[in-house]
Amino acid sequence: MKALIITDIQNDFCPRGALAVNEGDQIIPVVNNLIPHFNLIVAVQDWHPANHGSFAANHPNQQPGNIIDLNGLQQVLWPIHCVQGSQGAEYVATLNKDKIERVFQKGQDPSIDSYSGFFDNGRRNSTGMGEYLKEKGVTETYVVGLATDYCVKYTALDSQDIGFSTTVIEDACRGVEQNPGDIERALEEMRGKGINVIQSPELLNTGL
Ligand code: VGL
Ligand code: ZN
Repeated sequence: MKALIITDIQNDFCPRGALAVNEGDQIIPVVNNLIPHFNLIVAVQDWHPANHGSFAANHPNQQPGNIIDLNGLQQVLWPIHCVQGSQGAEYVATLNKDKIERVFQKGQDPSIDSYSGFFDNGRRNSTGMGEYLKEKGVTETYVVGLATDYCVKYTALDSQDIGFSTTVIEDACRGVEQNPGDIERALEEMRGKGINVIQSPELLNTGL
């Protein structure tokens, strides 16, 4: 049983958003096109309180892009983004949401960031997505969305780690690329863990 995991296709990660991912909006038709090929679709939503520790603005003398120690974990500081209830946190209007069975929110705890849709960055708490997918009989996951080098990467690594045969659909993802090469390094790291990286036309041609 296959599931599609759609990560963080939210206004703030798209052009003109607070943490805009280059070409982030270009994946939307690609994702919409994949949706009819899956029986189970879940989505992940970055969902921060305004006082979140990953926001540079919540630390004196810090700028987005700086790296700090946040309660014992290395933390990249970000612009204020995906604040609970804000327009920026909403899913992009053109994403087809009709078949999304469940949304798993992450990043609510101000003391720790959460890139993966399964666990926070310290693996202290689960969102319940892994348990849900296992309950539904899922054995294979396909990960799409934003951002390749953060949410997609950590979601795919956790998915593979907890026993799902995991595929990332590369053209249905875009990355932050804070440093040149981040996206390619993320893909390499995922491949190194046994995750498949494929393109959607290839997947649709071979049949799902
Ligand atoms: C993400 C940066 C900040 C992500 C979330 O989920 O990709 N990236 N917050
Ligand atoms: Zn975030």
